[in-house]
Amino acid sequence: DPIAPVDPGEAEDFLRRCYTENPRLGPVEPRLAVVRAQIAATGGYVHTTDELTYGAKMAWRNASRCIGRLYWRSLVVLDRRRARTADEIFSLLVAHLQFAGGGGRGTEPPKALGAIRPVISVFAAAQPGQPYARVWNEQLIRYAGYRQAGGGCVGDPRQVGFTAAMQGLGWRGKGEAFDVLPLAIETPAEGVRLYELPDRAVLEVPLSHPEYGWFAELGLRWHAVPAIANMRLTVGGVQYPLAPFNGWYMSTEVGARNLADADRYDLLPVVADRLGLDVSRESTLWRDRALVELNRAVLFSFERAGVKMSDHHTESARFVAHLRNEEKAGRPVPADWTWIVPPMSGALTPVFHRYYAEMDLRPAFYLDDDAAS
Ligand code: HEM
Ligand code: NRG
Repeated sequence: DPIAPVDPGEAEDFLRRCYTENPRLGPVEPRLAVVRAQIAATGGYVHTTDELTYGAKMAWRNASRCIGRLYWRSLVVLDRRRARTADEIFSLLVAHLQFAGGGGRGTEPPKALGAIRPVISVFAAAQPGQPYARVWNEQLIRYAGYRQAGGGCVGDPRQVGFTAAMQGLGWRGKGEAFDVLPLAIETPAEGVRLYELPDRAVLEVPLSHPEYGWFAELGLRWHAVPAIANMRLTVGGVQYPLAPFNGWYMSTEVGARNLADADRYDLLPVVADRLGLDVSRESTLWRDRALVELNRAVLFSFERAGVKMSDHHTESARFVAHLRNEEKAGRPVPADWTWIVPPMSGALTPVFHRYYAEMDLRPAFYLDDDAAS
């Protein structure tokens, strides 16, 4: 989809808000005059690092599906707008993952290992009418999925299409359940190029259970850092098609969705079988019981590995604190109930028992069309 010229009204709206919320940036009027002239002459304008930094934080603050917004002010914004080649982009993505704290075996002080920091790397803005660099992966770290002849799947079924696209470009995975996919980096000058992530960029946690020794034998694991790579950041009318970001995981994302969904790793029947539960009738609640033990294993394992992760009760309480903070600041909090309420034990959390304002505020993150399909 071609990038349209910047809308001067959206630029002005963002800048006024940005400078009002940050008095140290000085008066906005002189800046508006410069930006209006830049847009008139070139169809776009260039953010200062301060504007980009605050714009990214506002985009997180406006992310209505995100329960983790209490810490929006602490987002670390890496200004990577000058990178052009796929090699440059790749090395900065590796640096992002290491800085976020999910990697760095041997390269960071051991204490910092697993102390996940929320980070965003913002690459070049799209120029109106011009092609731009992007990453095809939905996240920087994801596991391959291989469709089997019998109709089954090894690995993450969600990644079957992407994995096949990578194989079409010459990539060969081990064919196991947790093969980290390569990064597919596309630039206008070089087309798409594949890169294997080095071990130092990928921290993973092997899963075990606090009481059931057999759980470790399942050979399950998950990566420490969720780093979304396929959302476009839009700030003041400027589009940043490559702006991967990460925070830490909430345990249910892994234990109640990635490993549990029937169209993902589908592990509830496996766990229920090992637990010896009666799976002949739904009314034994064997699915719910297996779900709880799977989620206990995820939380126990991350904690034991020293990798930051929050449970859904804690993260819900933080979100309620965020609602309170923002109300005090006189700002609305757009939120999507269907995404905010955790996927297990919803009504046990305070976020279930209320309604939210639904609004499309900018700056924002938007999901672009799947580059690989
Ligand atoms: C979505 C938690 C940090 C932006 C979500 C979801 C959760 C979550 C549970 C729903 C995901 C799903 O159901 O698949 C957290 C936690 C964080 C965090 C615990 C810890 C700090 C961030 C950061 C950003 C961000 C740093 C951006 C700067 C978003 C966006 C979505 C989202 C845009 C919607 C994704 C989509 O539409 O697919 N977050 N988040 N989050 N989060 Fe956060
Ligand atoms: N459910 C996805 C990740 C979505 C975003 N979640 C976060 N974001 N925690 C998964 O991989 O399970 N974040 O930036 O921390």
